[in-house]
Amino acid sequence: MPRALITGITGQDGLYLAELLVSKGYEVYGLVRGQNNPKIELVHQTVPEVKILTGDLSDMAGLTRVFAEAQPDEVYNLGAISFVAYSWENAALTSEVTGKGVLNVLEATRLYAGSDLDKVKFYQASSSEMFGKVQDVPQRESTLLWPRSPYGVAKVFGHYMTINYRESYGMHASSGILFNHESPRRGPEFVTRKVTRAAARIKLGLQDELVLGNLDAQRDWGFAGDYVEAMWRMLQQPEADDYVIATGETHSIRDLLDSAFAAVEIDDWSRYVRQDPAFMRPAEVDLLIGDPSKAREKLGWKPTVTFPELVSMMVEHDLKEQRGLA
Ligand code: NDP
Ligand code: GDR
Repeated sequence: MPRALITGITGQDGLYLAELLVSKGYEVYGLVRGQNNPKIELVHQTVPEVKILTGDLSDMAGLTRVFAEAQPDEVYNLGAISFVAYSWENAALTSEVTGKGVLNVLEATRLYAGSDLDKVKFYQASSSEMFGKVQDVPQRESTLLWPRSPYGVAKVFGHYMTINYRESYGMHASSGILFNHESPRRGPEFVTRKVTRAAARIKLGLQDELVLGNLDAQRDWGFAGDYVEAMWRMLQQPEADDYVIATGETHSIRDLLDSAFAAVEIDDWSRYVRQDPAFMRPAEVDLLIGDPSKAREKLGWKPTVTFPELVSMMVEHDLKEQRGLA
């Protein structure tokens, strides 16, 4: 039975990846921080087969103990402070967890493998936020990185550390440059879920206003369930590498509002939406659109859920949840 260790198991991607790996016959270990993290219950309910180990990305000694216990064949480093807006207010902490945390997990992996580096494969959750200021359209693996937030800068550090461990030690360390991916499990602080939840609540008469920031930003949004499949495929390759994972389509926040409000049969969202500078970012990433052709050719990966299907899936879930049925 192959063994996998997932950091960030309580997050959106951690849950989908755990489900995927369990369905493939893996023994899955999940790293959870905090002495009484309420999301442990969520993991137990969603994927009861997962074995929980406690630890923090910033605690190297704890990670070493976790590796000794999990004895993983594959390590998926998904843990991070992942909310871009928060990273300006907490830049040092974000650097520590989202940046240096990657080095800690890489080093724990290397120490665990000892002289037999082939015994473990490593996946790093890199991000399209690393592209930041628009250089290339669409963005691909060779596009210059120009991050625009402390989160993006920390991800660049983790990305290059992953490449460095591959080149320095010959470690099977791959980096997935994933563009935005969403689902009914997305945190409510991210714009897709904020919008689909508000559309559902406005439809049900539970809310009368939605306050947002920049409506002109464009994102390449896919479905998280598809994207965890790409992570697994990367670790099944004979050679480690870096891959852009994206749909190749982009949509603005206005398009998102059109789709979400259409899904609850409200024609004119502008009656409900107000913009507030509090939700504007000090530096914005204006346009993300990825070129996933390398992943298509080498991993045989392609997205299966379109943008309208994704938004409908999320709105339907939020309608049920708001009615107390989910
Ligand atoms: P989430 O924010 O949903 O999950 C983040 C996870 O990291 C949570 O399980 C959280 O635990 C954990 N975590 C945070 N701080 C620490 C810490 N100090 N020690 C250990 N664990 C910690 O993110 P997603 O699932 O959406 O994303 C997964 C990864 O992929 C992240 O690294 C993210 O940056 C990256 N990414 C995400 C994209 C997306 O569109 N979703 C796109 C590209 C990259 P807790 O529950 O305790 O807070
Ligand atoms: P992002 O996702 O920053 O791309 O990072 P988010 O959904 O937070 O923002 C997307 C775009 O929407 C604009 N926006 C708002 N965003 C939020 N959260 N709240 C608002 O009210 C709002 N109004 C407008 C933002 O300015 C931005 O342009 C996500 C995270 O999952 C990262 O961890 C991941 O690396 C990247 O995607 C790829």
